[in-house]
Amino acid sequence: MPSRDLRDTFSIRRSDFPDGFLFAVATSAYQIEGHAHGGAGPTHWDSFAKQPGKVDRGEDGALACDHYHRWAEDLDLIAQAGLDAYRFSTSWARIMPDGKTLNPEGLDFYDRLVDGMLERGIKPMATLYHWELPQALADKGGWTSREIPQRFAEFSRVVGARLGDRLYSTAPVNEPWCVAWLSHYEGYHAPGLANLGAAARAMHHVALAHGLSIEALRSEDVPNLGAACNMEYALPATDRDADVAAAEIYDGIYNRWFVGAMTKGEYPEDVLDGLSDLMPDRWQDDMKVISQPIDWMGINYYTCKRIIGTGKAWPAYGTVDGPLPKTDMGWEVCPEGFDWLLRRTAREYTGDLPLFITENGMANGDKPGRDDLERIDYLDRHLEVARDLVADGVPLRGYTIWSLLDNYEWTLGYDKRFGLIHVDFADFARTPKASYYALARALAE
Ligand code: IFM
Repeated sequence: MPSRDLRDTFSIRRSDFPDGFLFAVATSAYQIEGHAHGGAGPTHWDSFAKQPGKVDRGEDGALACDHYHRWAEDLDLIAQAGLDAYRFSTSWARIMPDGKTLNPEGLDFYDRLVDGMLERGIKPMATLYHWELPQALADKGGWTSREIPQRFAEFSRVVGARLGDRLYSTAPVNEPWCVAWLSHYEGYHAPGLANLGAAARAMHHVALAHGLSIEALRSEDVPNLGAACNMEYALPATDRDADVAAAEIYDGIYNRWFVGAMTKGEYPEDVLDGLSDLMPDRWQDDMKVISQPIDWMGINYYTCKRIIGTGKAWPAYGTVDGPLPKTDMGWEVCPEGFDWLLRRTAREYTGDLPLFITENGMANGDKPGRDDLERIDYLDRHLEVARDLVADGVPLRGYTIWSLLDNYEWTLGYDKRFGLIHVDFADFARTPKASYYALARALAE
């Protein structure tokens, strides 16, 4: 597994970055809070987890890391690591259990959380939607329905009105590609559809939700609005024409669709070739609201993929194993892709707009008593790239680690450990790992 000697320290330190560069850590609501508490409503992940074979061991987010009760301890750990900011998410189903009726207890929870961050000198970076769609809205067709972006704008307005005066930054939707494509075409996430028509509608409605939410947040004077798009470096598995073409399509769907819509008001032509007949009526009329100005662009990056052409119906791509060392997710460790995607995004889409890495990290087979040196190495190698990008003038302003805590990894349940902090899911005890201490030292130096 190791690609170079593993060590218990970072080579990178805070002083390698300009003053003001933000070091942050991320989590999301459903993955850590414990949705059984505080009057949260049922979500489409709860029902997905109940379907046989969809989620490992049928696990769901009912208890998760019990952050709902342990948030103060978790914020203390963030502050003690010397991190500048915490990227958290608000659960739509906690704040509006049926997608539209306010649960005051839910909004109060985030109010306390944001105040708790400010008391500890931590900048609150909010994401409004990290995948726990209220079941009542899933029953109306979820992201395949145009009603959902409109409801999401209303939810955004309510959250913005209550928390917006204290948030450092806000992004509407985490990883639009996952919400739309992974969940409606690849069938891997809730609602688990494998239907190109549903995927086309979701690809547009999620983009529209971003735009309508930005509009609603601006109307509430919420400052510093952005997005968190995930990207994967798409490499043709061979130089065969079919593989090269398939890698282009994969790149278009994954990396160019949402960022192109948000920054230029355009979907990529090569992807539209496959989707245009399936798109919602008059989708073109929405491109203006989708592309209204934002203040920063966030990129979540984990890995590269080796793409082959399958010769089957559009999009006709498949993936094959690659040669690089892999994380516990089976994902290749590929900092080169991080470098390439950030430079391409800045060059072709975002220009001078500030960029943030809104997620980067690895799952590792961590056990108490065994140092997670692989994680230190992974983060260090990506931070080296970040340092070089900044030195080369790419307007990268911050870097966020996924994740603070071991947590619920969706279809893979609680088995995949991404945290700087180990969580014992029997008693919720938190134990910082070697990577947590190494990071604290690097940030203090
Ligand atoms: O756990 C997820 C997170 O919810 C979104 N980004 C990727 C992470 C690791 O798979």
